Amino acid sequence: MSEHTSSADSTDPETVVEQYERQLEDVLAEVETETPREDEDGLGLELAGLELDRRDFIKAGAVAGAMSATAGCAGGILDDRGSGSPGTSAKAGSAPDHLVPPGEHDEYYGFWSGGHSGEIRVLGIPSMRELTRIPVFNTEGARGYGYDDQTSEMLEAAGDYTWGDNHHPNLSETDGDYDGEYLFVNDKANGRIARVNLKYFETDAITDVPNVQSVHGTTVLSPDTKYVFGNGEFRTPLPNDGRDVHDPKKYTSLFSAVDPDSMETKWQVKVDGNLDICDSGKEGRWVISSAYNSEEAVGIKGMTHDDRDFVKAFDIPAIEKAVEQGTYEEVNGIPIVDGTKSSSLNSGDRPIVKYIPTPKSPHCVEVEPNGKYAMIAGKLSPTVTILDLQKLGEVSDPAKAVVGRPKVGLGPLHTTFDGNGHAYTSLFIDSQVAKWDIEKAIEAEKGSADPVLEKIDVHYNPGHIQALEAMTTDPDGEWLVSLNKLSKDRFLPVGPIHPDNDQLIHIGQGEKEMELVADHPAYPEPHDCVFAHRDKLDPATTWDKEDYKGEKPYISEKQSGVERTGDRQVHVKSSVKRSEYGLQEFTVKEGDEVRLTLTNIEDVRDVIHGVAIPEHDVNLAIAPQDTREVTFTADEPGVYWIYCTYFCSALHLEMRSRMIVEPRD
Ligand code: RUQ
Ligand code: CUA
Repeated sequence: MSEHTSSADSTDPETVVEQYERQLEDVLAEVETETPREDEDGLGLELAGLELDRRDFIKAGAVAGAMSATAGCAGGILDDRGSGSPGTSAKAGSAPDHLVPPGEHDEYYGFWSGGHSGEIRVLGIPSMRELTRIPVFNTEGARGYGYDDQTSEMLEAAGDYTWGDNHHPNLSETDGDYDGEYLFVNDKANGRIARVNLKYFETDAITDVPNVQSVHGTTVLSPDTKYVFGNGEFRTPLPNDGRDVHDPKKYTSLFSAVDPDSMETKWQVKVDGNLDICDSGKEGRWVISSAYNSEEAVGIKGMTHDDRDFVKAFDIPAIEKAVEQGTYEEVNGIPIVDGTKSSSLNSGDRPIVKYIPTPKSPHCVEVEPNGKYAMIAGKLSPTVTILDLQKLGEVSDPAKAVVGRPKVGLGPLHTTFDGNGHAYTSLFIDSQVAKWDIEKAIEAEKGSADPVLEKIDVHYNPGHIQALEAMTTDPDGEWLVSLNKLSKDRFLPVGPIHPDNDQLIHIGQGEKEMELVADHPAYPEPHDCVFAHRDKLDPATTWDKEDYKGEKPYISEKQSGVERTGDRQVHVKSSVKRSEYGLQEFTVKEGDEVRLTLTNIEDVRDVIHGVAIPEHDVNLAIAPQDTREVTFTADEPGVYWIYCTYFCSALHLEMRSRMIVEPRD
């Protein structure tokens, strides 16, 4: 199996990667000769298309070695992928201009998750210009997020972590289309889900989902956002309070349903194996979750021992019924429904969770626009498994709902759609995007490469790919973005932590050949993105004080002043406008707790004022008609200049106030 020609120079980075791939290959070769685990479901190995996967993955290892050795070559056109389809390279072609002229607007919003930067980034499509960033799980100076009382209290109540790892942005839907109200995003690192209000482009709620350590896959229930779902990726004891720590067999993964309005966790479902990525069907019944490493191993040999994993299909109305009937245990106040294979709730004719065998270690699940099929990308298998959601409800053996398994190439991770019957799958190992015909893939024999229409090279190692509005019932086609994990040599070197490379690809309505039109360096590390037509959003250009009435005050010029509210407490209120604070100085005593309330009384768009107090870690950004509050201790006597951080007028530098802290003696 392992007659590799070995090039000896082990200090060359590409060689090191190559050696690693070979090692992996050798391990898999050994695994292949072992007797597979007795199949408890009695499904046997004859599952069409499944038996080829181990062998193909071995081949994938060999190709991966070669790929990683060549992928770093500038503009290297890689051919002979063994896919039976022609590789193509970027060519100057017929794509419309993606550059938006000065002063004109993009047609689409793109919301990028920021990975472990913890933020959401907003880009215009097709220009890929970055419009803004929305801090979510991180603190952020430019917006004063995490510095004012409201946002810092929200972050504190959600666990008081200083960062998060957001992967999957999801837009709220009404009737299967984006309603422009909210964006929901997961925190893989700390098991949280956040909500961003799209009127103000601000995070307005974060929930720390009980009983789970990590939330990875996230989706809203189509068509009307009844729930936001989070996949608990890491298995832990339940509850994770010190019990069963040495008994991994008792660890469990939970699927959580969060109410989008209250952001409370309504119920959870316990499953066998883990949970990775999820997507909702279009009719409010199914949510499909992928899973990997059923062996629950932490070494390569163990985690590739079996020949299959099980995708889980959650039947939402059936789960709701079990909750209504009280068929659950309660842990930390949350109803937990038993969705494991042996659960009595899975034995009747309407099981709450169906377990569908797929080739080993699949990655993403994406439901195509008609809601008929869920695509499960193979990752270690070069195939995509097509699950018929209608059939899934009818058959008693869920394996029978698998209606297709096209062979798309090496390392398939994510699939997206143009709305015209085509699917596009990212190929991590091949560094390509494969376009394939959905109906042809269903007609073709499982494991056939015939449905593949075209492939395009991307640079390099794509994860998620997204086409315009691909997650709605009516995608727009036209542009596709490939979120490539590695950029290697594509940009000026900026030290050893390289940017990612998000590439814009023209696809038309799916009738065109794919054409690569732009590289876009991205700060680590976007995972996924979602696009909405600009007409579907209606962002405010200034604040509306009616929106926070009763929650925070509004300070006019007249109301500016200082009020002693306790022996050691003062409340300082000030209006803010160009180019002066309503209160141009105020005096407090050493050791006072100062509550500072400021309102930007301007109603002109784009005139933002900042409030910074040196040596007190005070930093606010106040947009027109907004009020922000901050509480701090004035613990050192002296004079402190308060200044405006946003360049708001010709007298911006002059815009000051003064805090005098008298010694207490
Ligand atoms: S994952 S590269 Cu967090 Cu979306 Cu697939
Ligand atoms: Cu206000 Cu600068």
